[in-house]
Amino acid sequence: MTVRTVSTTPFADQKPGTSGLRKKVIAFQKPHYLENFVQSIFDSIGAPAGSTLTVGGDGRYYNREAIQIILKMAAANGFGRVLVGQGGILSTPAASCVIRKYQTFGGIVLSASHNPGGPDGDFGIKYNIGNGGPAPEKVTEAIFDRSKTITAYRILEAVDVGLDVVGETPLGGMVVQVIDPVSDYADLMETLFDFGAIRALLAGGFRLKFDAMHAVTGPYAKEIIEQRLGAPVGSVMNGVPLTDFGNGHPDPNLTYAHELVEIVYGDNAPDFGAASDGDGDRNMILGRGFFVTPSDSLAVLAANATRVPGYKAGLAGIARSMPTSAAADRVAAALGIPCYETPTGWKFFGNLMDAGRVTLCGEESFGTGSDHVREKDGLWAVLFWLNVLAVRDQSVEAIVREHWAKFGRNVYSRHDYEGLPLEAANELMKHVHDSFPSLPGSQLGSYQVQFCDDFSYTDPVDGSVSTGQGVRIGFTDGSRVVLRLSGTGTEGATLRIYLEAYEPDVSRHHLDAQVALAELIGLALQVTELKARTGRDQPTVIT
Ligand code: G16
Repeated sequence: MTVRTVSTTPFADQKPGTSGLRKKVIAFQKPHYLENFVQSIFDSIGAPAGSTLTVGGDGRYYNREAIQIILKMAAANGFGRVLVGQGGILSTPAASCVIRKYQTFGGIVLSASHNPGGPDGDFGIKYNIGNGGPAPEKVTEAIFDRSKTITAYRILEAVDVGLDVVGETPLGGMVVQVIDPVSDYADLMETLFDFGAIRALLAGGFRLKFDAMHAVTGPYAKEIIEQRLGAPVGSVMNGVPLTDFGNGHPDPNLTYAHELVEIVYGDNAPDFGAASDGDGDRNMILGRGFFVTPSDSLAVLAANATRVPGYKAGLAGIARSMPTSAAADRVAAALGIPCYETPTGWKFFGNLMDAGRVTLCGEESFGTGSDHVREKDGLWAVLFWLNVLAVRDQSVEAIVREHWAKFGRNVYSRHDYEGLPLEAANELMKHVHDSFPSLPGSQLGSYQVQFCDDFSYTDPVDGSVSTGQGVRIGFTDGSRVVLRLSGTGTEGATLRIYLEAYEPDVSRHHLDAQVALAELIGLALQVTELKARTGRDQPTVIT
């Protein structure tokens, strides 16, 4: 087998976004496109010869083809061993688990997360460092810089490696080790949660539905929820991963997980509903006829953490992304532990967890996780909730309402405007920036603007600075509107408007968030001039 050095020219668009490089499948299928990016990774990370790499993906269209290319390039670039999930499958949190457990140098995760798949859908690739977490910005910037100057890549000329049977296959001077993608992860979950208590809850008639959305968590959920915890077969729905997610949009929210939502809000509803996304790192939590916002979910888990074996010693701290509501801050204050506010992107939590400053992290974008791995973790959040439910013996809704009664309610919603023309979206953001000098002190309806700024973050561990992380408009009563352009879309621009108001009055906790936030929503439209600038005044997705 010979190593071929292939001449190439750079692509200008290989800048990783919020979570790696995400593009249409057809972009990745262009000659040399994937290879250029993979070589840029290998050239930037400085892996010593003979290092071990973890590779896996969410099983979407082009996963297998991409893995074969990566394996042959890894062999040609001096890696000694690659751990690959059987069938090319590894959920994002499972990849993080494997990198940590086997101390591999790093990992390549193939996924476009919650974005649709299939030949016309999206594909993605990201590099995770040795702590199991997404590469921090200094690494992604080095990869991007390299992609702009690349002139050649190295690849082994070899036949494809079988990925469907657990075992080892030599590939040039490297070994490809196909591993069971589920067992390491499932074993880790057993160390964190009281499986006996959850089994007893389920045996006592508590009913649940988990929607794997035909994405990667199917095999994980079946093994953990149906096999190890004994939930009846069928508790996991859409549990067979499909390359196009059954033509669905594997995003666990009220819009895209509508099949589950109809069950949980319908007659004879189960006690608990949950869903996860394309690569298994997101989660949505539902009680019977009741939606838990991701921001509230983080706060409730934090407040109940010591009831769960893996967290019974207490939390070192909590971190949340800036647009996530301040519900977790209130819990942190009550517990006397720090709460960090980071930019959007799980990569910003890694340093805090490595330094032992935080135990739980969460984002409004349906991400919750802890320092058990360095990615957000959908099934982990589901098991955490089940463990809390088993201990407290109350409904999801009762637990959340009790939480609000104690801490007050951070009423929260996010409005997404997807597929906006890039130029109009950029102009809109510029217009808001231009309004910064005139906004503070102004009265907008019953709200007075206290401040507006562009969020920037200085990492307290390594001092790195990230600027331009979203516009915040804060009002004197503590309410706020946050505006960001998404860094994960692949078509046009997605404007995210995050709305938050604090409501201490229990008699108003029953209000629907859209009703409670109606005035703020109107103000956001007014300040952005959204309709005039984009022709739109109705969001594509409300969460
Ligand atoms: C990724 C990141 C998250 C981020 C989310 C949304 O999640 O890991 O940290 O909150 O994207 O980002 P944006 O608002 O820029 O679209 P995932 O699940 O897509 O990998």
